[in-house]
Amino acid sequence: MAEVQRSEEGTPDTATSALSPVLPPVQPPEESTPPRVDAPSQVAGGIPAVISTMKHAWGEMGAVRGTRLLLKVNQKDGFDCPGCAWPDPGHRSVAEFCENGAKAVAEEGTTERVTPDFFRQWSVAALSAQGDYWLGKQGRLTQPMVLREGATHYTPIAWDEAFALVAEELNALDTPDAASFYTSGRTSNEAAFLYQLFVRQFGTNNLPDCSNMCHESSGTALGETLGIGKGTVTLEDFDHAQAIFVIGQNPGTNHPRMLTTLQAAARRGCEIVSVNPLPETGLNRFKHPQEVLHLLGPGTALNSLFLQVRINGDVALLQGLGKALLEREEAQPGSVVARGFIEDKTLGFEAYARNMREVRWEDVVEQSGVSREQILAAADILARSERTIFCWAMGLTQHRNAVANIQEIVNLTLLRGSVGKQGAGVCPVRGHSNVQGDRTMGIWERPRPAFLEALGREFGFEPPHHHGLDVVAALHAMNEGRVRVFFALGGNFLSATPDTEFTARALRKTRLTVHVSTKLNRAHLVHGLRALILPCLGRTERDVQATGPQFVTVENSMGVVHATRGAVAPASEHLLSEPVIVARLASAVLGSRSSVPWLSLVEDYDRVRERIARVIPGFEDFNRRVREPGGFFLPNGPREGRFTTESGKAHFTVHAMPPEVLAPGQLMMMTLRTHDQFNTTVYGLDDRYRGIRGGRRVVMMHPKDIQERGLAAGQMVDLTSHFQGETRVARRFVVVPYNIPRRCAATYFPETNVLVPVDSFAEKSRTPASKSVVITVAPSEESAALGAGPTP
Ligand SMILES: Nc1nc2c(c(=O)[nH]1)N[C@H]1C(S)=C(S)[C@@H](COP(=O)(O)OP(=O)(O)OC[C@H]3O[C@@H](n4cnc5c(=O)[nH]c(N)nc54)[C@H](O)[C@@H]3O)O[C@H]1N2
Ligand SMILES: Nc1nc2c(c(=O)[nH]1)N[C@H]1C(S)=C(S)[C@@H](COP(=O)(O)OP(=O)(O)OC[C@H]3O[C@@H](n4cnc5c(=O)[nH]c(N)nc54)[C@H](O)[C@@H]3O)O[C@H]1N2
Ligand SMILES: [Mo]
Repeated sequence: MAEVQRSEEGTPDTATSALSPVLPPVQPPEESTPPRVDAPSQVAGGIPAVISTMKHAWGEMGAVRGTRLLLKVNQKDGFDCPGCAWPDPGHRSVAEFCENGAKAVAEEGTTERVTPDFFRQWSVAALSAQGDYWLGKQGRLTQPMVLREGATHYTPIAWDEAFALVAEELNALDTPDAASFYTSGRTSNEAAFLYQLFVRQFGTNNLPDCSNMCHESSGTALGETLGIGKGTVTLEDFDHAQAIFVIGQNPGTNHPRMLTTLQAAARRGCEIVSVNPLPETGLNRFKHPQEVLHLLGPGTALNSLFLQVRINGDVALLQGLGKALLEREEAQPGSVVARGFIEDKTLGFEAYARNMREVRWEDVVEQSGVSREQILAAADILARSERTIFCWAMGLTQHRNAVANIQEIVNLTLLRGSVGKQGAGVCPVRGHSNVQGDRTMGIWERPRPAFLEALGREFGFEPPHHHGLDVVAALHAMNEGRVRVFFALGGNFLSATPDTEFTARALRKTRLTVHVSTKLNRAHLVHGLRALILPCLGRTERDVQATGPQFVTVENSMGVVHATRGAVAPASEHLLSEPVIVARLASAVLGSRSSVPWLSLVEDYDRVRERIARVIPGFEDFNRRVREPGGFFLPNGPREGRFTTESGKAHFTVHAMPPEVLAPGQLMMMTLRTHDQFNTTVYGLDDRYRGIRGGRRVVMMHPKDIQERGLAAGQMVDLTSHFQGETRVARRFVVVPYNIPRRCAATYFPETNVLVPVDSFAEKSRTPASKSVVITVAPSEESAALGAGPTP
């Protein structure tokens, strides 16, 4: 495949269609066979989960290695599950993992290898024609590889030469701000700390991360109102809650171990309310796959109440709840509103109460799609419960008004005085296993002055103070030629970001793209003038440095910092650990400009932790405390009832109900994860709980919306998104009738990221609005041309 000629400015923006014949495709290919569709499951977990666990674990790793690895997951002497960030209980069982954790371990622990020979056989163009599932199945990366200017294939490169190449490009830039350094959330605290130190010594705060696309909205919303950008609850609080709200989250798939927690809560009579456009199986009934007797029974019912909200109807719904609570208070003064707490600890209650009085029930019901009776039923639960926990994830954070969504939750929490006491508080359920820790370590494009000052003092330099680029800003900067080098510590920047074609143009305009990775992914195939793949150790693997075996640390969703130790031999002798990659890179790039003893720090990770302890509050005596079984809690003011805002109080906030944005004929589309993927990593082609198997290119719609458009189940359609007069198209998706509110649609990411406009993002947090995509649906052009009618 011919390489494209590039001018000094890179390829012109407008030339994509003209270029597409020569540039390999950037989106996952179409599927050859349509998926099979059955009724969604009624029960999560159970025997199918056990079977799936074994299939993935033994299939990828073999029975012996597979079992050995699984028995080390989340154990105090083992490794932290590379899946989600749900915390581990104080008392561990022998098998402290879930079906999807097993898939994450199998994905990394696979015995398959991607060798230099593989890259000799496969050109970048040929690899681009393969699906994401296929790419992942090729196995672990084994050696550093380079794609030289104009080359069609990656070829091996020595580590030193690779670092020299990055150094050459970085040091040739006019300004350090012409480089951007991405982080995905699997990176350990130690690697993240060294990485941000290197980036700041290089001279920029350009540290976009996956958090920008994930819980940034939660961090922004909570920071403004409570004074900390993290949740306030601990796992133990779930044992004391009287009500748990699960909003915009699918724990059965994305945090399966949370179901164990919810099951225990339900069994002791805690009421669980779920708010979701979909009746997700995991919130309906659960059979614990590790409770043998339970497997044969009907499972534990989890939900007390299910509110089937319209996509992005949450502000309306949460305001309806606030209104209902205040109406009760008026009828029965002193029954609902936590007067003492509000007077002592908060600001802004009057303005909030005024806003709730002005909100009209008609608008609440119309916008949320939930009846007044159901909202009153949920308000009853809230009013009865003295200790309520609100949990949420991407269903709330990825909308234009995401920050308002979360701040309306905070309002309800403050109204009931349900924070800063046992069994109560807010719980943004984090995604990647160390995404929260990476932020704590300083992976942030807008660092606080106090953090920079401590960093500068410890390492004797003046860190840059001007803010850096987040994900959306980095995409624009690359597209405009302002960023010429893109470096990624983990992740899949091409497929995880919005607007895939825009992202691809951005990456292709750079001089160099570098990915530190464990597995092959599409981001390696859409590259700058030159590209590097730097293969690293995974979480499951033993890490031995000059002073002996090392461990690293992570922070879970509830602010517990603990150790994680690999259990098996590395996938290849050529792999380096992430801390070592960062240290060797920093020393190659900065040379005598840096007085940090980079190489000595990574001979013994205790030395890195000593530095962390001196820079980051809460990590005092880090090396000793992290060796205690289970680790330690980071300080959390609001958890103890101290609000760490500037005023020292928690803040009520006032939000307008979002305007209706759908024109006639349009649908609001959310982009979801299947049960068989981890973000852009596709473990398999099934979404078992939703009854969709063997394919991912589907669009779930209400039967009446299907009928109204003259479409039929199984028909092939094209999806067009609409944003500020621009359109984007994704072709050949199969229509699946589903229990979803009218005028809503659901598809899977990353296949539909091409439809998410780069400039459609949340106010304040700038998180891409990938759950609020306005689309129209029409029969596929090809099938229309062929006259192919709907298939059953
Ligand atoms: N196995 C597995 N585990 C994972 C991941 C994975 O991909 N696979 N990803 C990890 C990461 S990084 C993250 S961030 C988390 C993601 O965890 P989730 O947030 O659970 O993931 P999503 O699939 O995005 O699901 C969003 C849920 O919100 C609902 N929803 C969508 N729009 C709205 C809305 O407007 N209002 C309400 N109330 N609900 C809505 C959807 O129906 C869906 O149930 O999981 C983490 N864990
Ligand atoms: N449309 C849409 N887009 C979304 C979302 C959505 O819901 N809808 N969700 C967003 C969210 S919440 C997130 S967090 C982002 C995720 O964005 P990313 O974190 O960038 O994406 P992942 O798919 O998690 O990254 C997978 C890759 O990480 C590499 N990897 C795995 N383990 C390791 C490791 O230990 N070290 C290193 N160096 N590399 C490793 C592997 O090569 C693998 O291919 O996507 C976002 N994008
Ligand atoms: Mo995430």
